[in-house]
Amino acid sequence: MSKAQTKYLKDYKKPAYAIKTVDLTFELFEEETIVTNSMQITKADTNEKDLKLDAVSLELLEVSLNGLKLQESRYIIEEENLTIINVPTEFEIKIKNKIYPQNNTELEGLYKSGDIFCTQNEPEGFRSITPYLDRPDIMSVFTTTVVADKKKYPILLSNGNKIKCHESFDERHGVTWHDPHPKPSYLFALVAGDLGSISDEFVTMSGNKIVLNIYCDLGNENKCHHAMRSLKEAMKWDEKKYGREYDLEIYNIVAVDSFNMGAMENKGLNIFNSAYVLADMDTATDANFMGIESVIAHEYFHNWTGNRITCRDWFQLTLKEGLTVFRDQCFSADMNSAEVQRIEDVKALRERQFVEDASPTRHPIQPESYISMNNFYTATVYEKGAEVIRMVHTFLGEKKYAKATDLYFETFDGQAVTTDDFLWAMSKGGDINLEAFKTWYHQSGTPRLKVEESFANGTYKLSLTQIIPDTLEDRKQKPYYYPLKMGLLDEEGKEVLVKTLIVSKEHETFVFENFETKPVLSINRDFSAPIIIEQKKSEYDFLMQYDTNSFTQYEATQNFALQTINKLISSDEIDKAFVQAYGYLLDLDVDLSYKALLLELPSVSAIMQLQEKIDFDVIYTAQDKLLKIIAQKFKNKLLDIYKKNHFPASMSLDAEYIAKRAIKNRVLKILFALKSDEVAQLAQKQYEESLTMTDRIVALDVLENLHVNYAEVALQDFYNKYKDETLVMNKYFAILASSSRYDVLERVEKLQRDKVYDEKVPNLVRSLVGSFARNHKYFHAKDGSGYKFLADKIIAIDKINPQMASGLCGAFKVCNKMNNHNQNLMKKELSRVISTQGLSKNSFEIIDKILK
Ligand code: 0A1
Ligand code: ZN
Repeated sequence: MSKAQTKYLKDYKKPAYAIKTVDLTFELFEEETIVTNSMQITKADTNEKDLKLDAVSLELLEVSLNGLKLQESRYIIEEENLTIINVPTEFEIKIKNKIYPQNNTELEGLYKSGDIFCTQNEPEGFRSITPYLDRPDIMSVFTTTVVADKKKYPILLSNGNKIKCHESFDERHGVTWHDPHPKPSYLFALVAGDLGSISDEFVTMSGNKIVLNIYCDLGNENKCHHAMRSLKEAMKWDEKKYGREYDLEIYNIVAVDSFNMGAMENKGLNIFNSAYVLADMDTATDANFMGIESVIAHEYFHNWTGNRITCRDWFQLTLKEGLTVFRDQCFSADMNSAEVQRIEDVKALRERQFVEDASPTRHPIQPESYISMNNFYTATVYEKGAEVIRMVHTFLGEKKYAKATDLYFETFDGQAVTTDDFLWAMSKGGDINLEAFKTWYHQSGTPRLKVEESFANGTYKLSLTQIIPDTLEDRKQKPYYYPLKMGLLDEEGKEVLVKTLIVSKEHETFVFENFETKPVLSINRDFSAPIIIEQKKSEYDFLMQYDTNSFTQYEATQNFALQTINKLISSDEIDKAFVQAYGYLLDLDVDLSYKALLLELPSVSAIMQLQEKIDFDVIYTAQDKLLKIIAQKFKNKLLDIYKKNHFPASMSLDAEYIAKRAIKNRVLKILFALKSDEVAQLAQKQYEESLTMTDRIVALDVLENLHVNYAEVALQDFYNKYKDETLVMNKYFAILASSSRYDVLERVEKLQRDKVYDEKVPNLVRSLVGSFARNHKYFHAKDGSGYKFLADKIIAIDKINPQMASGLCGAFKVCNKMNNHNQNLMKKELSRVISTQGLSKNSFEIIDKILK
């Protein structure tokens, strides 16, 4: 990568032109597509002479200005631009160009997923379709005509409402769509294909009837009903919670197999990775069903937070993503168990975002610079961004937050705005000063809070010290301003105080009086701030038993388990108090899906985050040991829980049955540590008798890691049954690539040649190669074989799909925290990748940061 150009937020300039309307015609053919693009443009800055449009690898057929064909001397074509020289103040530009969607393996712009033409334009895909001012603050009204073969592509879709069908005498036909809402080009979409669909309708709060369609590959229609249900729930929820109503006559969703991310919120025409649409009890797990509900809602919520009000520039990405993730998290909490949802969200944040925030790729939720914007669709911008909005919500409370969001929608509807505009609305509507809060947008790294307690003469003192990590360039950063929810419990576990403290200084002490005995602290309840608490604490077992806040009860268990594992690592000694406290949990009479989370022991990633220098062998040994002690000590109790919840088997998606499956499968995974024949038989029976994919997949995973012979039979059976269901085969590949069996790498290499596997389909790459990269045991093998394999894959995939490749580079993020041996091996491979000729800017940016 020779000329990696960095873009900076500080260089933002208002656009010099406005595009009022765009008229697009797409003539789709098997080899190529002809795009005709007419734009009505006005100069905003009259000093400007030339019009420089974004255009990638442009194959220009014709360009005219106000109806007159332009001579070659009137325009310049460069690698990434088309410049029209000397334009008037108001004019029409018409451009005709040729593109090749069939050869587009990057899956950006217009491309083919199987036999379906589809688009992905966020953030900068539109410029590879046609020349344009491809930036989110250029908002215009789009009219789109799609013309294609009638038989092969009976369904032709674009944004907005359908205004005209064109029938012709030959085999081709066309449809014109008009979107009355001005929008940036990244929200443009087009789909053409022979698709199956299901339809429904939704009547909005003001009585508008909306047609809802979900399109998919023919034959998959029956797997779209959960997505449709979720869409209607999301529409209802946004009306009730935010007063937001849908604003077109039709809402279309299309599921495609080849998609780089989860889904895309294109105005009126969402395009989805089929993994987030298709589900039935035979092929999808309970987690898949939940994932669909949340992503369908996420994309729907973008209609207001993202589409009606969009981002001024890509540095503002968290404006729409942080807010929309917060909205989808609240929606899921309302639809399911709120306590489970909160824990799952925090777990995900810590597994991905905390690791990113401690790595050389860390960045503020509002980054200051980027080389490839594609690299900034990160857990930081999304999930930490959502935590930042959640803190605003906590400061304001439900009522003021509603007033403030109303003000946000009223003030900025139809505009491209900044995070400062959002915070203005929050402080004005919420009647609160948020100046000190802004640091959350501009600083990186996870803040820590050192907590010290003292108690004397009935007075309890809480001393808090903020420990703020420096920037990557070793610059000091400021203390943060955040809400810290806390509770104090008396010795019987009764809540004697509940309070939300406001933390704002580097060091401060809070004093509470009139206690007879020292109260027990429960801190950062509900995970009210995205921080790491540092505390020397001996009361975890008490909190495990008595904490009245479900999040901190879970937290106490995790912390106590982590402390126990750390002791096991350094002294090989087991803390009996933890084992005993774990016993209480088994007897707790609480919601079973919550209990399933309580019983989960810390992940490898959680343990790793506490290590100064990471050594995965040591982590696995300690983790196995603790699990085994627990499984041995509580074997009978665990078996009882298993049996009690295994029967009666049911295919129901009701919360009660989801919870029964969750607890039963958690217990099976713990019993697995016994490595006994009895457990293998239990798993085998579960596999054979399973009515749901949830049960089948857990059983298969346990067998794969426990019993080679049983596993072979079950895996073969699974393969035969599901080899034509790509979404299920993703699970198969993931189980094999995450296995703890010694021959994993060899098997992964072989699986790449399986006829189901296709390196051009991101879901399959993520399942096989991505899962292997997260298989710490073998990815970090001491002989360097895992690193070499992944480096080779990055080099190969980078040529096909740079976004996929740079995603895989992320596995090397822990490099600087690894022990010296592994670190050297990693660096050697990364140096090899970065010196590859023609490496994409996506992969370059990530590796360059890691190697710096
Ligand atoms: N805006 C989408 C996510 C998305 C982003 C980039 C993509 O391709 C580069 C695709 C989708 C969302 O938040 O759902
Ligand atoms: Zn989003």
